Amino acid sequence: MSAAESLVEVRVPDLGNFKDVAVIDVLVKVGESIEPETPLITLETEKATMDVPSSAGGVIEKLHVAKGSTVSSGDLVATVRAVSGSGAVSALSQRGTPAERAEVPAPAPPAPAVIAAPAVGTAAAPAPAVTAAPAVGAAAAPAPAMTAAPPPLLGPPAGLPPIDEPGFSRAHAGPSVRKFARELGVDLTRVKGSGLKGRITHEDVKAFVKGVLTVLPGEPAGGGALPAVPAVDFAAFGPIEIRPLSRIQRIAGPRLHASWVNIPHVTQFDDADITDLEALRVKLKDAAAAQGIKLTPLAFIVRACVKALRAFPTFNASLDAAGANLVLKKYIHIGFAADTPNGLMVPVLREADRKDIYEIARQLGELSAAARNGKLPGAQMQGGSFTISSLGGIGGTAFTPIINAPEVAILGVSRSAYKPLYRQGAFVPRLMLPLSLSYDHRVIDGAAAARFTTFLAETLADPHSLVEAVP
Ligand code: CAO
Repeated sequence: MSAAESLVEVRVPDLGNFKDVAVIDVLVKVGESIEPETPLITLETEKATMDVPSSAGGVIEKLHVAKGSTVSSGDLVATVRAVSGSGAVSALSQRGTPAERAEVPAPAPPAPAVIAAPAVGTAAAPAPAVTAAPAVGAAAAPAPAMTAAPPPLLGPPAGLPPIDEPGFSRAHAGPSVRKFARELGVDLTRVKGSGLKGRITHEDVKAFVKGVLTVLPGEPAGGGALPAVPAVDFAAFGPIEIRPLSRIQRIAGPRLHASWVNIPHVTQFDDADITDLEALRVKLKDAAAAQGIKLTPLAFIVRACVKALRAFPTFNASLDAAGANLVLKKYIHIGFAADTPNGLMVPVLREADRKDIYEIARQLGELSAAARNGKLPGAQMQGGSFTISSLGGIGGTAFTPIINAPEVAILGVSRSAYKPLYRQGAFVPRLMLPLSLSYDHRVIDGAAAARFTTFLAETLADPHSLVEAVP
């Protein structure tokens, strides 16, 4: 080596709390001439990328890391044959040979501020600046601040799949392209690179997003914006069996999902005192049975709902397609959830307001039997204006039913039970029926919902008004 030449060791700068950081790219080759500050390698943690620049100009003598390896603070990146006086050696690299530098410790470089990458959707909390000096004898590369990858600014565009983190780390792209992709929520593993040796460019990322945003006619707009649940190979954990969803489940599933994601649901709970109602039902049910009618609490609940819907017409309505007007229905067709061997079905009891509890009970029986036998015509599942889901025959204390969109409310009914009620200075046992009313908060306010359930509970508590004849 000539007197004017020196070997400079370029090391990984202080990375703060980061250890075993992935080397996702090696940007130079042995024998290549470089300037001071030439990026040598690209590092990436789960949420941030940074280039490690050379502290010296000269020729790459040796590379000590490879793409795909990992490094920590102070690890040797490259040995650079630096030529002093050529203008290619930076101030930091002019510290002599490693042996010389061992005698004259280098001053610590300015402390890099290592910013913890924020969790997506949360504010970034800056980590304290790390001031550890590099190992004596090592020419530290100027420590660049690790670029925190910001959370996606816009959220992933519709149809963008979630980022495959390991794949993203391996993608052939520079730090600024990675940062750009992070901002847009683009998974780089899906982007084809048009740059040198397939390197992904900004333009490639833009073109990818453009392609995704071009919604084809008939495709749902925005529906794909939901993050996907990761696919799991369950067989890797034990024996499994594959059972296809029933036809009804395949039809009902997307409808339930659409309601769940499109409607802001709130559920209002209340208990109705049905002690007197049950006493009356027990008195009437044998006579009803003699006519082939099973008089369950549900018939009374349907009748009480009819009265409540008359008193509160906004619960018997739908938003129009534009979401600008409420369509108030003058008919009261009540759908009720029926548990069938093939899955959930919702037969509709038409003109419930024109039927007494016996007729309601009779139709409930017929419609649910038809649903269970797979003999319910499609037309008898349409046109509902309000739905009741009764799990009272099974059990439970409360639940949060999903609105049968485009209706605006659904009543969930759970199993009645005796509870101590404090009345006139003493606890008395009363049969209480749990009510769970889910409603569309765009249309119905909480106060209106509480008034509705209060009205319903009061109506159920006074059964005689429920059994009167309906003209
Ligand atoms: N509390 C206590 N007991 C109740 C009750 C309640 N809230 N509701 C019904 N019961 C009793 C009935 O009186 C009947 O008892 P008897 O046989 O001793 O008279 C028993 O429970 C069974 O009733 P049923 O289920 O046969 O009749 P129903 O009128 O209450 O319900 C139907 C009809 C079709 C709604 C019901 O059979 C059903 O399928 N329920 C499930 C609904 C469902 O799946 N909802 C969830 C939808 S979301 O997935």
